[in-house]
Amino acid sequence: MSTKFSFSVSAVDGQARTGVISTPRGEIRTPAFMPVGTAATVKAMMPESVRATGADILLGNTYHLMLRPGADRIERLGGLHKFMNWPRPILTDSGGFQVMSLSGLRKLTEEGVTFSSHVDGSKHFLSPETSMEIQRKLGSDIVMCFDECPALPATEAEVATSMRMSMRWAQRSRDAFGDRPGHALFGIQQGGVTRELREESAEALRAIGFDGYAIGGLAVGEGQEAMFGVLDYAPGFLPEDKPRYLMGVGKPDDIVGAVVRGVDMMDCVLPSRSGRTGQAWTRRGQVNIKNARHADDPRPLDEHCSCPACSQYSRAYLHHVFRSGEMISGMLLTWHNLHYFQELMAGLRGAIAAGRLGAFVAEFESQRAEGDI
Ligand code: PRF
Ligand code: ZN
Repeated sequence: MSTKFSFSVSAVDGQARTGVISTPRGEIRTPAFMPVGTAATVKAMMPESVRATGADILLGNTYHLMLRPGADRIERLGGLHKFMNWPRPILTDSGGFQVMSLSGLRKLTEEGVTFSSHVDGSKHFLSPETSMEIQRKLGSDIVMCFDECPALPATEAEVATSMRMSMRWAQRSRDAFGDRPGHALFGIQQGGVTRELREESAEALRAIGFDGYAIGGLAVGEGQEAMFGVLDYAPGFLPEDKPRYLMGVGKPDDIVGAVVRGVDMMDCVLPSRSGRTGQAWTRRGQVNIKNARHADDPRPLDEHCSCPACSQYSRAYLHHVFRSGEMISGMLLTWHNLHYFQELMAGLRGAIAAGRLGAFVAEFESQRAEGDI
């Protein structure tokens, strides 16, 4: 196994690429979907089950873990991989985005952000330096720069001011991260939906130099058309030989559109979160298992899916356990959803490798158009 972090592209089809990110903890096949393990668990799933769905890497969160159980405790217990029993690569988000969406009172300055915990109201401080320190204690394989993602609605001037601070924070993150062989640091592009700001941000990040580059500040309420509009040019501003990671995306059609436009990595709570609320994602779109039409249905959720929920249970059973509030409901639907997302990624990788991504996307769209039957 390699002791360094590297990325190699093995095939391209249009703007889309497929390849492998090599890390000392294992390989990540790209385009990759990263399940979210916010609190050191992918909710309702054993780590070996997450692996069985096809995941090569998980996402963890600085914000949640620093508050509970604390980065020092995880470090003392041997790091996040050992703590949660996931020996493979882990990417950690840097905390600022979660502070803005989850914490109570907060105060943002050039130095960083002071906030109160959503868990117990206690006061905390995050900055590029403290975020790098916490992600080091966690033992993260892919560390994210500390950035600010402006909440919408925001004026172009506000987005520009925020992006420029994030670029100064990117330099501070780079300086604080230092030289850590086998661990990667990713920069995060900001700039909203303005082409010039996306370009300026990419230039700033390239000048600093990172192991990979994220596209942040999208999927925050601008809509798919505006997001795809940005993705038509934003990946092209980033280095071709480094992984490109679209943060917090998305639904299956968002993922397909992003991959077509040159994105290599994505993460989203959607498959796991919606599994716990009775929503399943299949080739034919969304299925709401709580709907009464499933109560007597002996068929599987998707007869073409090989996951445990589809190969061993009926829609009627999945409906029953959801309605009864049984824990196995969230377990089975989360497993199915993660399996479906990983099958989609495997299909995209295979199609890019074979130079038939266009046909794959056409088939993806026609199956969805048929709807659940
Ligand atoms: N920055 C960081 N994490 C994020 C985002 C961002 O812009 C987003 C935006 N979709 C999700 N997660 N650090
Ligand atoms: Zn299934």
